[in-house]
Amino acid sequence: ANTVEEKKFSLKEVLDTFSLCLSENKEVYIEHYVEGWRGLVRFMNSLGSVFSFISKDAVNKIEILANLLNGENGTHYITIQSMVKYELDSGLVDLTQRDKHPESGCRTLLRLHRALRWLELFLERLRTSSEDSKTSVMCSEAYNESLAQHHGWIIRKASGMAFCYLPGRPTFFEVMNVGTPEEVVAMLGEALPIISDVYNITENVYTQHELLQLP
Ligand code: 1PX
Repeated sequence: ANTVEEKKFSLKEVLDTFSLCLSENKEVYIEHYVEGWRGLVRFMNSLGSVFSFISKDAVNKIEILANLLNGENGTHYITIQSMVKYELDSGLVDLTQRDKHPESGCRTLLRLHRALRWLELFLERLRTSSEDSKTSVMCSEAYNESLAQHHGWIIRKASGMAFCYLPGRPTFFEVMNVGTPEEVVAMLGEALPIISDVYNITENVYTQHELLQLP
């Protein structure tokens, strides 16, 4: 049974992973990007099983990218920039409809990239929230401003229902395992600029290559 206590992890460690994503010349390492997402999913799983339909999809996408990185063409998947160049040059991306390459690195990473925007918006709300703020409200506002625009009706409904099961702000802060609420707020203040850097750099790469609407 579940008597052995799992090693407690801190959300700080998870968010720190994203600082490893950026190379000196502002390329984004897929290895650390994927690792960051693994940590986030682990955190989400600790919040309860109502979120498992979300983590299943996230894990699926994380594994697609990890397999590409560890596969025979792995050297092309070191950074997001090199992945985009390689897949486009080799005709490995479906540009208009999901067809020959339904699991390209480019379209798969784009889904996580959109979710990273949700994370940025949600964490910024958490950072500036007051004691009586509702996590479910912060979460759905962040979702509506980001991911929801790419989701169909059923997923939006299911997500909205799942958000209602989020623990309240005090519990949420505790599960993060970072320290006092003040320390959580400070940690978020340090982590957010990094997350937004990673997001913006990726967004620019996708914009330059007109990949933001990949099916
Ligand atoms: C302190 C905060 C830390 C919280 C960490 C939470 C990590 C959240 C991870 C969410 C990852 C979601 C990936 C979704 C990717 C996606 O958009 N997939 C859809 C499209 O994929 P397709 O291959 O069909 O083009 C797919 O249809 C999605 C299905 C599952 C539902 C996704 C709902 C996303 C809600 C995001 C908010 C998460 C709230 C967690 C609360 C902590």
